Amino acid sequence: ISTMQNNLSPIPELYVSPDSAQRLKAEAGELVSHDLTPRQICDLELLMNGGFYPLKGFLPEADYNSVVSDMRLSDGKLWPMPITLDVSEKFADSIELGTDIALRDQEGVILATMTVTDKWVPNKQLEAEKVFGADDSAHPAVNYLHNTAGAVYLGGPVTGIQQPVHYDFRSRRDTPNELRALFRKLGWRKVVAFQTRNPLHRAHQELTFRAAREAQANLLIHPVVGMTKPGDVDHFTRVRCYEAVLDQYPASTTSMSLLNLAMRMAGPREAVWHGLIRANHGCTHFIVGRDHAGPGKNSAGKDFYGPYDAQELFKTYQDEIGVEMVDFKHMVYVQEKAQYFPADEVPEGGTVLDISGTELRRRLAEGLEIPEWFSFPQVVTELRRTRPARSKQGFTVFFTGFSGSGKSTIANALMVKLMEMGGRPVTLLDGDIVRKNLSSELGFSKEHRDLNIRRIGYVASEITKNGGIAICAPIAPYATTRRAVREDIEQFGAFIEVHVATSIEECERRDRKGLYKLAREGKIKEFTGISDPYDVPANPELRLETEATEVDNCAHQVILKLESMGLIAG
Ligand code: PPS
Repeated sequence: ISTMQNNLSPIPELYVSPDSAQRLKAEAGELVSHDLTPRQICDLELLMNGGFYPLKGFLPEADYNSVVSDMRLSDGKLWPMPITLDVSEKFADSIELGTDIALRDQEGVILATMTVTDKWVPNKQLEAEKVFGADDSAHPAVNYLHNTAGAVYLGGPVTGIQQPVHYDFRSRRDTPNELRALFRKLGWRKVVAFQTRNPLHRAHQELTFRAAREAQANLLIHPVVGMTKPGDVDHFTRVRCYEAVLDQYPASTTSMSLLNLAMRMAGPREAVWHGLIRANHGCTHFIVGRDHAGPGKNSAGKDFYGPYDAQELFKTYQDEIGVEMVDFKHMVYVQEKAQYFPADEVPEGGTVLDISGTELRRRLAEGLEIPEWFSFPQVVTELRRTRPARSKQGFTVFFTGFSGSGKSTIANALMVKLMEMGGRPVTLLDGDIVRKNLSSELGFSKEHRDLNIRRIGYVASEITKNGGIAICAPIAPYATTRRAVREDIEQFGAFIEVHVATSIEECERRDRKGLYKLAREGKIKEFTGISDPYDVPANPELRLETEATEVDNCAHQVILKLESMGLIAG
């Protein structure tokens, strides 16, 4: 049993007083302003409310360098995660060092000002290697770094004007000082925090309850509702699930608060970061499990981090973090006892039942039974409501390939076959249709093609979200853009990338629209495959070799693929 106790005096925040805030806000209207990205809004909230104490703003260059290389600020304090304000080169060029800028949310509300003391072009490759362990874009934060984050970082102290506004679950959101005050009021001297980005089932309830009991502490369920791993269950659903589970704990031992953190899935470094954040929120203990904040597999199919790397790193820095690590016990259900046990304490001869995350997703996807010993009925109901069986969900089929490869013809055939089956509305977003109705002002530069594809992705994601089928058939020559669209859509349903792999020679030979001839003559510039690049999809869900196959058969191959993925009932 640990003797650790919390110090609940208030933690410094970066906000000015309410009176000054009004004045500052009026003055800030005159400043050059930066529109924060969703991730930057999360970071700013925790900077301002003390969740990222001792940071005083977005990291200046010297702090950034030492955080990246040594997990420390330049004054030596432990800090594992670069909290940076990334902007475009163009915006950075317009800012002189020493000036103040206004930081606005996505509606244009000024949340803070920042004095820009530093401006630099980061070495993103080094940041990826040091912070995330590898410069591999299969890691969501590395992908973000290279493909979403701006090229230049601005650093400097932040003056907080107001908190970002949240309209959902308002009573469940607390600043570090609000939690500290709550713990003070309740007399909670020891608090175990449980970080999660997943719904809680019985095993989690058991392990968190045990962890708190063993530390003789109270329990704070502290789920992340900012940004988690792409593809996670949305936070609205999760919070409704957590609320159902909360009733299962003995009265007044447990509390829940939502944390508007943007996770990076950085495993060991992330665990240390999570610990520091919980210390700032007045907690004394923190549960770290197997593969904490793990990003999944790298591009070679291996885990980015070892299963216990996070626990080891946390233990090394535990004293400096100021929070004691509690081991996450893998809990399993023992049938004869009708009870959960830690996997290493199962009574002899007991029949162990367990359902893995993958198996749970499969059962939800296929509408199969989820037993009561595994989860709480209200949790299962919530999950089923947002994740109907796959055969009832929306999805997107995204054809990509050269001009004249046969995308449109196959897409049309597929649409008709799906309409024959019925059940869900089908929309075809063919390259030419989109260029006429959505993108008529765009040409074929990289920038314009990307815009065009992002628009298609946006419409397809809305269709998918609302339970329809979107069929897209643009050239979509850039792999990173296709991946961005995939991420937009996979939040709501399946994304099936179909590479129509007709060779450029064959497309040119067919030259159905006469465009290849013009491209060869230089009369059409930037023509894909002739004078413009095409990134061949590395891992499409399906590759169609059209040269010896009829259109009908190609469309049928897609149907078979959809069936095998459970998207259409067999
Ligand atoms: S992209 O790259 O995905 O935005 O292109 P997309 O919207 O699919 O548009 C491709 C169609 O536009 C015609 N076209 C060109 N294609 C490629 N490069 C250049 N420079 C170009 N100029 C015009 C061409 O007919 C494509 O039609 P499809 O249906 O693919 O044959």
